[in-house]
Amino acid sequence: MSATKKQRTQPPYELLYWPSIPGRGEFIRLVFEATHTPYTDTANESKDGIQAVLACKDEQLTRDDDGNPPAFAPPALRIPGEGKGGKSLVLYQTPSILSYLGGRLGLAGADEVEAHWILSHALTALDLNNEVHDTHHPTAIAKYYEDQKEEALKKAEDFRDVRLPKFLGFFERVLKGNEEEGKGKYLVGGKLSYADTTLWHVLSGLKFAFPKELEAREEEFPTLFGIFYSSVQGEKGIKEYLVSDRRKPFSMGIFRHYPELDRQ
Ligand SMILES: N[C@@H](CCC(=O)N[C@@H](CS)C(=O)NCC(=O)O)C(=O)O
Repeated sequence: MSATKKQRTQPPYELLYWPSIPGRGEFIRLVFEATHTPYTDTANESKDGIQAVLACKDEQLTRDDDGNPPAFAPPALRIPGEGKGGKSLVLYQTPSILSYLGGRLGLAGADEVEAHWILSHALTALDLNNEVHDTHHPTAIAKYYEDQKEEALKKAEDFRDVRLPKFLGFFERVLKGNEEEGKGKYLVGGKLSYADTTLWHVLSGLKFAFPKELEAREEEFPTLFGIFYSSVQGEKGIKEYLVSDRRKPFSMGIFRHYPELDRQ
């Protein structure tokens, strides 16, 4: 379907997320990009777009003018016309947004069973995402990395030696178990889902944050890195997105490259 025709048939999706970094907003962008669905990336597209991000998580807010509860933290998604009484709907929490969009954009499997498997795998990939964050912020989210570096070194060592291979091994098994239908390309069934795009982004972030660790481990997980990673990256919408200026580089978000936290 052409972008123009989609524009007429899809509600105007508005992503509310911090500007300039991929962050957790990236999981939402990828489902739009993979399906060529038009969306507004509010804070990246307009100078005062950040105000809408701040407003949805305003700590004085009990509910907004359209009856939505406040968001705890970005990302949030606003969908005009889809809320109660035809007002705007505002959703927050990455997996809740992914599961809402997945059903509407054809990224949530062939039936209800697959939809739940996809949600489970996406949640597991997001758990891995959170554990990556904790390697550089193991004791206090609001404090600087430099103030918790000693703990970060210990946390990162455990992450690299224990947690990372456990997660990667798990996804390798899932891909193998679905090999007949998914051919190593999809976690569930025979078609791309938001679990695939979510896991792909976490793997791409890991390659940025822990390049030596990943390089050393890739051959232990041949389906994950030999087939899955390049296949998702080669999906038409994703491929086009990755060379566009809409894809922001990793910097000081969840995935950070501190050489001392990588394999020595
Ligand atoms: N579990 C939430 C986590 C949201 C979250 O931590 N958002 C970060 C940005 S990626 C944030 O702005 N946090 C501010 C805060 O927690 O106060 C989700 O997946 O949406």
